[in-house]
Amino acid sequence: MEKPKNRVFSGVQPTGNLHLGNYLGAIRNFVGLQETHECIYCVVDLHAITVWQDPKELAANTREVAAAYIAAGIDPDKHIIFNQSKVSAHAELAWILNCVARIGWLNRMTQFKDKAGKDREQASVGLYAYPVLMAADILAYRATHVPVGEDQKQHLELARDVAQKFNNDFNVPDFFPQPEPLIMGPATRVMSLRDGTKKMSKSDPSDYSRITLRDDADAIALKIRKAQTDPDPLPETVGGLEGRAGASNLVSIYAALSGLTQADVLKEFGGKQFGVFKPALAELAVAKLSPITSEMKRMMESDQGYIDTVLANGAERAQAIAGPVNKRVREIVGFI
Ligand code: AQP
Repeated sequence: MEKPKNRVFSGVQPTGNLHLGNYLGAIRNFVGLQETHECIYCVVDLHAITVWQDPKELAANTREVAAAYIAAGIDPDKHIIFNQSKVSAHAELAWILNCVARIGWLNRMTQFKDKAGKDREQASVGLYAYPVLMAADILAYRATHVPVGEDQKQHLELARDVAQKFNNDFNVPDFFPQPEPLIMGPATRVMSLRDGTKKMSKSDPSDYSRITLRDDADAIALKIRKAQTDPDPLPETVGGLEGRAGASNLVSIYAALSGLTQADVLKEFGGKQFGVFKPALAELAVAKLSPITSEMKRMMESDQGYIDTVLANGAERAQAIAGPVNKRVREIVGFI
């Protein structure tokens, strides 16, 4: 089988509240890889249902993630955008890989522990097996590179272990490549605006904890104004951000949006109060995000047909890659 050299696969869950962390940690990096890689970007709806989703909202959120990909600048003619449930190879390969992965490996996954919380017995089996489905997503395309935020690093390591074990168990050295994580840019872990020690997240109950890709200029400015900080002015050096989680988060966001380093941001704002820095950050965030959010809004309100066409066309092209890989896996495993 042809072995891809530069094939990127990544995904975002359609669980609503798409936020600045998803954009800076993932989607924006997806855009940059288009020049050098063959890219496959998925809306991972099978992953979304590991936690209960309202069916109508799931459909709308699926279109919204696709709209975000397109509005951010992913070209659906040159690269593939599709939703996971349309390509059956993901679920099929996930089952086979469930039989390769070990329970001990999954027991170490910190995201499951965080998401299941104290009531682990009540979490879905799907939430527990989530990282194996993610391994299947990547390996179904024999992808070589996976751009993700920092929080997904452990899952990527598991995907590498699953690939290696499959190759060993069935004596097919090199069949699955070892996918490389691409954790890029200065905002690999954007933190909550309400608590700088917690990741910005779709599921945080407070809407003030995140800037979403639905927020208008006023909402962005309000959320930044209310963001948790401390009474001191900004430090002159990056070292001075130590122990100041809220301040550090806002400086990282400014750096990521402006393309400056944190040190450069502090050269400009060191010694200034948040009363000066926050409005500057809000202005920058609105300038960078509003072209994307307004195009997403336009597509969602008046061009859903286009989004659906992109997803259907992407699924056909994804199937053309994953189908033969899956067929070969079936032969390797011994299914007749
Ligand atoms: N706060 C973040 N900073 C940087 N990157 C982030 N990502 C998520 N949160 C941050 C990256 O976004 C991509 C898609 O994430 P996902 O849809 O799989 O959701 P998630 O990682 O479970 O995190 P969310 O979006 O905050 O959802 P919940 O609330 O359910 O945990 C991934 O590449 C991820 O690294």
